Amino acid sequence: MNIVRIPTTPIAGMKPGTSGLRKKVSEFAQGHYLANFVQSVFDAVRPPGGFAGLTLVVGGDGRHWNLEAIQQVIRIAAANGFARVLVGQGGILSTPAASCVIRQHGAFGGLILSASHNPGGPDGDFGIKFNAANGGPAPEKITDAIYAKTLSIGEIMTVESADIDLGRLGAQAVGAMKVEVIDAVADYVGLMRKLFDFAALRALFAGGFRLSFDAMQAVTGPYAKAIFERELGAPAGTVVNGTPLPDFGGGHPDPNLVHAKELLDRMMAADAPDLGAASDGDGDRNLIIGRGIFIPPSDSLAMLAANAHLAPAYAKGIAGVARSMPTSGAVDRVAAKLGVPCFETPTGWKFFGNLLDAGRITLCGEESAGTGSDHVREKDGVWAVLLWLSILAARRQSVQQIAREHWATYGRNYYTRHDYEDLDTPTAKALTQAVADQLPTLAGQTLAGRRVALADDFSYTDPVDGSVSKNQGLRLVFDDGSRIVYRLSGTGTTGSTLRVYIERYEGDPARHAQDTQAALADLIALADELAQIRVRTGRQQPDVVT
Ligand code: VG1
Ligand code: CO
Repeated sequence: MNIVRIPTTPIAGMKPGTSGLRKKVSEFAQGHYLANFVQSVFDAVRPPGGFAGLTLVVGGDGRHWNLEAIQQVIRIAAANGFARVLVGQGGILSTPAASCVIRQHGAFGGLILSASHNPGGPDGDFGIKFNAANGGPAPEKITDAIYAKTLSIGEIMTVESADIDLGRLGAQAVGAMKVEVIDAVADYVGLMRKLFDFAALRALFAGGFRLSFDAMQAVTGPYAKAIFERELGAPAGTVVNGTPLPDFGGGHPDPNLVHAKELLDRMMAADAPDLGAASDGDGDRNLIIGRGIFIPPSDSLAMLAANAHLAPAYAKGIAGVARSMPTSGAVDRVAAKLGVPCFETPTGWKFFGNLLDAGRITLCGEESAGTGSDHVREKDGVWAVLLWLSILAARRQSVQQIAREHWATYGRNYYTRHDYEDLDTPTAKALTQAVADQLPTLAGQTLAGRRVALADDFSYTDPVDGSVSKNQGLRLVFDDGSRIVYRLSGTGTTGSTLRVYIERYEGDPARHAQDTQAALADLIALADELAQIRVRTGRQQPDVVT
């Protein structure tokens, strides 16, 4: 094998964010950018004995430049001594499927090429992240080590070899390394079959149940078609926008009420299907909409936790739950009733890994439409839809009835997230700094008729390995449990995105049918007043309201 050592110099700004390194395609495609990062990953995670005998999983969400990136990754992996690469056919693996493949094949880890919910195409975003042997995103101590390597790198190791034919299933070789092109959906479908009662779900669809699944022209299309239409017998057309396109058809593959408006409109129409769902660029998110009712992701997590026992995989109950700090406290109430622990972690799936590995939690989720369980170590869009379907099949009720009963039992956590996108970075930083400066004086004050019980910058100590993650979001917690949280996004590629999360608990069932923005109006006004959002940013309203 002809290993080529290419001298290189460090490139600034390669610090992984909430979920891997994300930049414009143009930046990734320039010079040694991708190679520098991939070599730095290998330098950071190389075991004492090297990569001999070890397997690496590689796949992406199919966005523009995916194929070029994969060919580069394979050559660098060969030069760095991996024994084998498993790559999804056509270079495709959804993020949960990649996690599943890493775990099922006993791989050392994987590289996932995705910028997830960010737009794609030549002018869009690209991304890459490393997942470890448990199938989960590298924890902070590894991403920190990777970043350190990007700052001292001097050489890239690669090989001279022809491109792999990513369309052809089976084994090929790059130098001494074996490359196996695998069916991108088979392992994943096999896992879903074990977790859920497919016969019961087939019967649900045979009885006329209607699902509309919007794959947003992103990676989930092939997975959703294989499972919902072929395995479960849902009619053709159940999966819409099901062909993955390198630019997602020009759309923004973020399943929220703005970008998945087509689905929202369909679900609010008179002849709406029974369940509507959408996933994102890399297939790890899920948006759930019932006929005539949007289920906020934080509520969906709580409803899944309360009903998980209705699916075979969770029939024995759940060990515990976790949610990211900005996610509403709805799931906490379910955990309390079930008598299981509930953990509060920083934003990003990497913080759930230790809790899942240690068996302390079974389900977890985020307000950003990510839910998952211990079946893999990523959030999982199709899985969440299968769990919802299992619950609907068992309870024989509508989404609307399940939600109303849930709120009647546990109370309702009114919740919204306001995103101000692409702000000028100094403005965004000054805004959050100004809020941070006020925190020490806010505790004990009465604002919007409530006493501030806690005002801090969230810091997390991992209960499994004791690692500490600071500066994870500014929060004001009131004595009635209401909260206002401010944080800056760690996934964007231009400017800064401010996220403001607002929540209030309502115990009275007579007041569970309010409009969310109206129910939270006083706290929304307070959030603006404290941070001077309109004044500082010049924006009159958020770009996205969820
Ligand atoms: C966002 C979400 C976060 C999620 C992350 C990755 O991060 O808020 O909950 O884990 O995206 O999701 P941020 O830092 O922009 O708020 V995905 O589906 O884009 O990988
Ligand atoms: Co995603």
